[in-house]
Amino acid sequence: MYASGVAVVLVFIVGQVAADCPNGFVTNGTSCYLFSILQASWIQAMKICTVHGGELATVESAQEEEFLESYIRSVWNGWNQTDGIWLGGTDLIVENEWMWAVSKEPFGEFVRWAPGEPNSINRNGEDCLDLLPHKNFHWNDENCGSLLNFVCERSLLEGYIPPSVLG
Ligand SMILES: [Ca+2]
Ligand SMILES: [Ca+2]
Repeated sequence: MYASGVAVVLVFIVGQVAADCPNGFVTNGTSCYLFSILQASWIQAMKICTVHGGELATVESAQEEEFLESYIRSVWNGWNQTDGIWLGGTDLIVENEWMWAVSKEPFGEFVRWAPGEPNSINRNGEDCLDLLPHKNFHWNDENCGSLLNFVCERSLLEGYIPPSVLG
């Protein structure tokens, strides 16, 4: 009896950790992430993330950045290609004032610009944030109309009861 009780507890814990995010998302802390193999403009990507209950990913700590890097490496065989990956930052409202679009919070202490970035080098401006796998996952400002892969982030599902508990 004792042994089976332990087994039930273990199943409960594993079920909670593995299934707090919707299908296709992976868990890190209190967030769920979805890497999209679609390529879209920054605005389109944000809309697609909204459909999934989230937003383009916000990267607020070194821990979150390290998670994203290892996650992208694990799901995307082409991670060393030269295209960027959209994140949820922008300076569309005021040039050079970077913020996370949905929260309107300015970038915090953690930033990870690639050397020389942001450089707004495109003739149409570069007002949207992307991650550069080929530059050691540092950040770049990119023309918002570029078609890139992207990562969505959303909060955990609330009120989820693992199926193993329901039996
Ligand atoms: Ca985040
Ligand atoms: Ca740039």
